[in-house]
Amino acid sequence: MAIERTLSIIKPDAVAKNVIGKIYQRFEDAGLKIVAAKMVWLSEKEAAAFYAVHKERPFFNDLVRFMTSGPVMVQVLEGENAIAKNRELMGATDPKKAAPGTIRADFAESIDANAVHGSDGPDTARTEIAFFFPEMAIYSR
Ligand code: IDP
Repeated sequence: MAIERTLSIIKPDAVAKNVIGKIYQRFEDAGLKIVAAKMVWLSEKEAAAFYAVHKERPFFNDLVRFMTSGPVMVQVLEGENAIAKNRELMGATDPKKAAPGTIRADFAESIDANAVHGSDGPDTARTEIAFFFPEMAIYSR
């Protein structure tokens, strides 16, 4: 299986809940390595640019407001099948529909405040990683 990289964000709700470490543990237990990481407080402009694909959606303004409501933890995860593996660990977008034991089932409150973001495919992963990290800031192991 191919070694992939994916972009993960621990959203403001989960950072405020003090569960960064618990979520990191799940990545590591699943065999994903954290090869780049930083805490950032996104500006409105940055959040809108990151979620530009959703700009026509009715929830776009709420999403930008939420993503700028506090600091987020951004990381690049690397490992076999990292993109799908991370999506599996995250669970469904709506925590009420997320499988038991997933990050969203355990730590998220609602479809807006849903604890984590993860790239949904190889192209998105490349673009999203480049949005936050230059190649030289990624320490592949
Ligand atoms: P994903 O994060 O599971 O990939 P997307 O459909 O890409 O889900 O949506 C991006 C983010 O937009 C979601 O994580 C969630 O925070 C927010 N979002 C998606 N759908 C809704 C909705 O119906 N109401 C409010 N927020 C939503």
